[in-house]
Amino acid sequence: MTVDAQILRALRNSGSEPVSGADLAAQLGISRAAIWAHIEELRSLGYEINASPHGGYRLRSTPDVLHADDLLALLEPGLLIGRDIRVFQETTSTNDVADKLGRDGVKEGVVVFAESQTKGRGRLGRNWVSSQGKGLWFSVLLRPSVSPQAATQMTIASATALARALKQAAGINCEIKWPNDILVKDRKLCGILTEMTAEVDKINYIILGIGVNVNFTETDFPADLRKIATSLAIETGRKFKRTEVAAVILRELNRDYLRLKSGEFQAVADEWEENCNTIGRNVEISTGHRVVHGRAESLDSEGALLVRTQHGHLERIIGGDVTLRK
Ligand code: BT5
Repeated sequence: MTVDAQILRALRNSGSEPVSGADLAAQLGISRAAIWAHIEELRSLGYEINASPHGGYRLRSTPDVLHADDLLALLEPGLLIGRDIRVFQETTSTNDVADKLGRDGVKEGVVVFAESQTKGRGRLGRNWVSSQGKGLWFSVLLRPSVSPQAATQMTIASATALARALKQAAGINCEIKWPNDILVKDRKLCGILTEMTAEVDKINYIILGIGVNVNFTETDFPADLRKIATSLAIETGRKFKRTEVAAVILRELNRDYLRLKSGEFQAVADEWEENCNTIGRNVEISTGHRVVHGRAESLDSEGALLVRTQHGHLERIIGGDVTLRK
């Protein structure tokens, strides 16, 4: 862990109690002058840190910037997802950056965030609005040993983790719409874009791209999204520190990924079903080349949606846009 991350962790852990420069220096094995230099650097990023000659350092407030060291400071050591965190001011799409890391052979668990994306994307080449500082736009590189057919499990696990995390971080009850939408009162709060590189029977890597609208006000959204999108701020009437929300999300993603890895997809799927608005509903699903009408019955063991059609057949759907019918 970097020196900045260790300083921030010590300051956060001590709350309103000051931490002495001498203690920090001893803990980190560097000089008090070096600690001071790091404190100055953190201040320049917007961290308000009080210093008194005898009392030590105290963290008064944190800025709403994404700072990899602060995220690491907030996460327990030893997590797989979030073991390596990289923050960019601007990218095309964080999925592109994660894809490059995947091709370069980087180990799973690395997370790439951007303050803004110039080419944020949804499924089928759709646009994803990723305004500067308004949300969490990030991608996680994973190398699960499952078949390419089971990749939808990753989207299911991410949605489950996101719903749980947003309940914890903001007290919001979300609904999951199969396969990749997190909604509040029918408006989209988060989207998930799962992309993978695979051979016939083996996944090389998966990239989970996640967008969470955090501090958008209604007018921050482009006009065409105002009626269909929402944010944590709109739903709760307050602003959030994105780093703190991100830490909760990464912790919960890590938990569900480990559940998948140890063969507990059914437990994840059960929790998913409790939060989902699709199962048991009449749906129309556009899969790109056809439209299926029927009743969504359940998920299968690979995360696909089983739909009972009007003609009584059970159809297995692995991707598409769902419209809920009355
Ligand atoms: C998604 O696609 O919902 C997947 C979104 C994934 C975004 C993340 S951000 C980090 C990573 N890097 C990327 O480039 N992408 C991922 P889809 O189901 O196809 O929904 C796209 C549709 O959602 C658009 O056509 C708009 O109608 C709507 N939309 C666009 N931006 C939105 C936003 N910020 N909030 C809510 N809805 C949005």
